[in-house]
Amino acid sequence: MVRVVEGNLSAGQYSFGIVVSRFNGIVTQQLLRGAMDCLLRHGVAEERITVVHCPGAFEIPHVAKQLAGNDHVDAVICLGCIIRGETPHFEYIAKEVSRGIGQVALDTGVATAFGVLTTENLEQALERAGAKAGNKGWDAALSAIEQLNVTTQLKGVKH
Ligand code: INI
Repeated sequence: MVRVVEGNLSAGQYSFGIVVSRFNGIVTQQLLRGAMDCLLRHGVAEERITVVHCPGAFEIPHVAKQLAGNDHVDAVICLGCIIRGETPHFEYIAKEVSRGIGQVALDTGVATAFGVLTTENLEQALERAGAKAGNKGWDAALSAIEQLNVTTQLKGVKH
C-alpha cells in the first residue's frame, strides 16, 4: 500500500518567526499584516510569534538563520519586496535572497517560507500585498503551516 504524507493546516501547536524587511515598507507592512492574519486565524497564539524587522531584502537570510537557530522557532516566514530599477541591482539581490532563504532551510532543517515579492514596479507589488492578486504574506504563512505539518510527520515515518 502506498504511504502518503500530506500536511494538514493545524498550526496552534507551533511557534513562528517572521522576518520582514523595511525597504519598500509600504508593501512589506501589508505582507506582514497578511502573514499575521493567517497565523492568528489558524489558531496561533500571539505569544508564539516573533517578528523581526531588518533593513532590506538582502539581510533577510541572515536574520532567518538566527531565528531558525532559536529553539522556540519551528518555522521562519520571510517577507520582503524587491522592485526592479534601472540597474542590475535587482537581479543580484533577488538571486541572493531566494538562494539564502532556501539554504537556511537546508542547513538548519527548519521550514522557511518565501514571501519575498520580486516585481517590475510598485503597482505589481501592491497588487500582491492585499489588493487584487491577494496577499503573498498570507500565502507564505499558509505554506509555512503546511510545510511544518509535512516535515513533522516525516520525522515519524519509518522506511
Ligand atoms: N532592498 C529591498 O528589500 N528591495 C529593493 O527593491 C532594494 N533595491 O532595489 O535596492 C533593496 N535594496 C537594499 C538591500 O536589500 C540592502 O538592504 C542594502 O544593499 C544594504 O545591504
